[in-house]
Amino acid sequence: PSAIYLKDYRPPAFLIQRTRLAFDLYEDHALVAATLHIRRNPAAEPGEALVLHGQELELLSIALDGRELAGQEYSLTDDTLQVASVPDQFTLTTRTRIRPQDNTSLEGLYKSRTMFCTQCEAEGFRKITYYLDRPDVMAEFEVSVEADRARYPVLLSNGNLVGSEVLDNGRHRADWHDPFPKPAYLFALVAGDLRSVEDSFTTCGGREVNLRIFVEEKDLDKCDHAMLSLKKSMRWDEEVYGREYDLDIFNIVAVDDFNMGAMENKSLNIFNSSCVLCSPATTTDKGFQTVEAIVAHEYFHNWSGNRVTCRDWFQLSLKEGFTVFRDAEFSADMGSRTVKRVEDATVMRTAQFAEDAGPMAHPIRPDSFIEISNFYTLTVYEKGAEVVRMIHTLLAAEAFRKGSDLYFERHDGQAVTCEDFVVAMEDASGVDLGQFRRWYSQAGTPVLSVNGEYDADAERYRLHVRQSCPPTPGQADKQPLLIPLAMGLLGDAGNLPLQLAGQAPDPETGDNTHLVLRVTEAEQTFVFEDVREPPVPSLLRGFSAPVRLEYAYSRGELCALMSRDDDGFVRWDAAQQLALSVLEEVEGQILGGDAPVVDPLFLDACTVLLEDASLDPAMVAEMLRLPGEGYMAELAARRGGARVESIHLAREAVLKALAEHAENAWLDTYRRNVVSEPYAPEATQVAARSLRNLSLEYLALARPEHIALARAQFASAGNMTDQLAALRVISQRGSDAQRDEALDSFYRQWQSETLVVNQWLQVQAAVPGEQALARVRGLLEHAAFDLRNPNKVRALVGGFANGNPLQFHRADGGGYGFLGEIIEALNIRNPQIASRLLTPLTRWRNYAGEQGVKMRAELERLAALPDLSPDVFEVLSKSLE
Ligand code: BAL
Ligand code: ZN
Repeated sequence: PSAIYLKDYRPPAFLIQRTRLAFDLYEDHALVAATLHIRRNPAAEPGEALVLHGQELELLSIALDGRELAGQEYSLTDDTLQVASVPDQFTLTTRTRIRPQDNTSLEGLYKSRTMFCTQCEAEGFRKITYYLDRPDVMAEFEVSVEADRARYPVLLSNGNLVGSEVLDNGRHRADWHDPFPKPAYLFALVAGDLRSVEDSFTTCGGREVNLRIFVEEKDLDKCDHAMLSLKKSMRWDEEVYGREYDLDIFNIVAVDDFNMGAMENKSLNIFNSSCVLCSPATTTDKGFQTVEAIVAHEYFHNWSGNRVTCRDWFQLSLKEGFTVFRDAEFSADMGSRTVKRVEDATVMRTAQFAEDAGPMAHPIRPDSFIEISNFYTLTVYEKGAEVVRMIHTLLAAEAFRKGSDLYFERHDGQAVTCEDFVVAMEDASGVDLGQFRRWYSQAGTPVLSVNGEYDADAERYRLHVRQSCPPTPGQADKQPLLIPLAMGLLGDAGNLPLQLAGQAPDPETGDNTHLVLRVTEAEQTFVFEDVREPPVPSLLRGFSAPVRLEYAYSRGELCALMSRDDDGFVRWDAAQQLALSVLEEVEGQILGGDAPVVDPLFLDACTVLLEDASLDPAMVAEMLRLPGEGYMAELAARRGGARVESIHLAREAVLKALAEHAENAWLDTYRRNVVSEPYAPEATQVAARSLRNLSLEYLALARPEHIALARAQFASAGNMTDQLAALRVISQRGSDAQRDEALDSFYRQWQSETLVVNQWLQVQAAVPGEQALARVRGLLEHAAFDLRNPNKVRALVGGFANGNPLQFHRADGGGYGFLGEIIEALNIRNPQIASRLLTPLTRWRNYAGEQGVKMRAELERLAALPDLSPDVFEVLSKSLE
């Protein structure tokens, strides 16, 4: 496999105006008749041959303007169909046979349990028929689907249902027409025995939209939350972005076997069932929030993605970064803004920064790739969203909205680039984003090293800021970025007024204790006047930029920020930094052979937080959740190499110390935060359950007797949040007998609920102890596991590799070998999932000693296998460079 480059982009030689598809679905194959109205693209080089994409297709016939082509008039490769000589405008008709039943890659048209469904983004459409499968070729689609009427009573595609017919051979047909031209990646088809819940939404312009969620009959009671989320999203997009829905129907279908979370096909969103089905008994609070966010995300794509789409896949962040930003703001408006920000910053710092520091590092707009599926990454999505957020910060809300209005108006119906988005923002606001553009082309996590200098006599405070960015593959030297640094200064009695030297106070903002500094140079100093006391700087408020912040805070300063700063994010971050400094100290003691001693300042500060009933319990829970072992390993790697065992021991020691030190406060918190109202996934209840269940985790560590609380909660819980939290505590901290009993009982209770059983698999994958790997191997044979189902693979195999660090990194290398075996088994069957599973092994350079060596050896073993899929090949080769 070879790489393709952004710099090689050329407009398509041909355009497709109309696409007519007729599907005949059978139990062992499907027939696809395609009629494509094609014309030469006047914007392209003249004289090019017609080359259509196609993979795993059996061509039955091909005709040009109604004339059957002879064998020498076209040629086929594994990936293409070339027609040597074509006029400037013509109709091409092909008939192909495909085998959805044998399609295990879950790209193109495939069978999930009893239904047919599709996933075409990014390049799955070429597994359905010969086509110009690239996002800058947009056509109006007419689709007819024919299938057995009893097995597949529901036949769906994009747009409006324009006809249907019962045929005399037990089959039936439905005809669909989508009036909006779209790229092939937004095509969808579903055929199945499905039921639906139905609702309606009246748009701001008075359009009555029929909303339906299609599921298997057993799941009909799990659609309400998704439907409510959809209606909230539709209203929010009207109110916040002025975006109205544009068709009379909007359908969602739940599918069990799905590589992604969901897909925004025009008017026919297809969802991984784990991202749409919800009920209090089977879904956690987190699950409810995820469903709301993903329903919103896919809906928002109707404008940011479908009406305005990407020119090429290098521009993926154009639609994904913007849409993630939109869904994050929606979630913030629906729940707690600060908690949402903390959650997103945690994902960035723990997982996206790791991607930036690893062998697959790439800018949010990559320059090249071998397999685009490998670039549906945290960088393109989450960092992409942070880049859009920085534009929002730099322009402020009003100008940003003008920019988005201009972008949608200017580019409606077009396939465009990230540059077009930035230009619209500049044109609407007058703000120069010249230097800012480097965020699109430069990979890696920038570091802001800050120190402060207070001159008491002059009442002046200087903030020295240095920015740098470590090299990433293919990018040794980095240019300074424009970084919005939101900040304040904390004094003894609260946040101080800010007066930047040489700058008049801003009369627009009533708040003079908060500023967004524009950091543009490699080194820069900001001078504040009239600072009456030595301040503690409160930096990167609201996580105003996706950067690593370095400031040598004392523990006392961190305690001050943690307890008194105005900014919720900074308070949380100070708690995390304090915890990290304590964790690192304790790890040092352990490595030096000393007994761990946890700084009482930390323990007292945490206890004060816990005892302060005036605080938002959700934030207290976030602040008292210690940084994870994976994040600690990433940070240790930057200091020369992570040691999995000492990291684990240090974290356990600090957790235990905090558990014991504040035992009464934990017990009190556990008792105080009981929710007595009927379950609802709303902020107050979610916050109470979050803190209560964190208390349970600490209590189980403080004293084994407290496992009784977890067992009682497990037995009596009326919702999945509480039951699963109790199960986790028992399986992590209980005796073997207690754990086995709880896991057995949980399985008996929920064996008919696939999504709950997946949680059960994941909990077991994380059970500590030498037996972990054997247990996970045993579960591969369990009736509840199926290697063909991505959710199950993620739960069990991903759950082990990412959620059980000590056993994944076991000294004999067995964890790596196990992961390698699964990757090998999935390499051809489902390359996307195989490639994703490689991620933990790609971090081999982070691990000191034998572990790193053994991880690399496993990668080398895999790299030597014959028939690597492009997806797996790309990750392996980049990891071993
Ligand atoms: N476009 C792929 C799934 C998503 O990001 O919505
Ligand atoms: Zn998306």
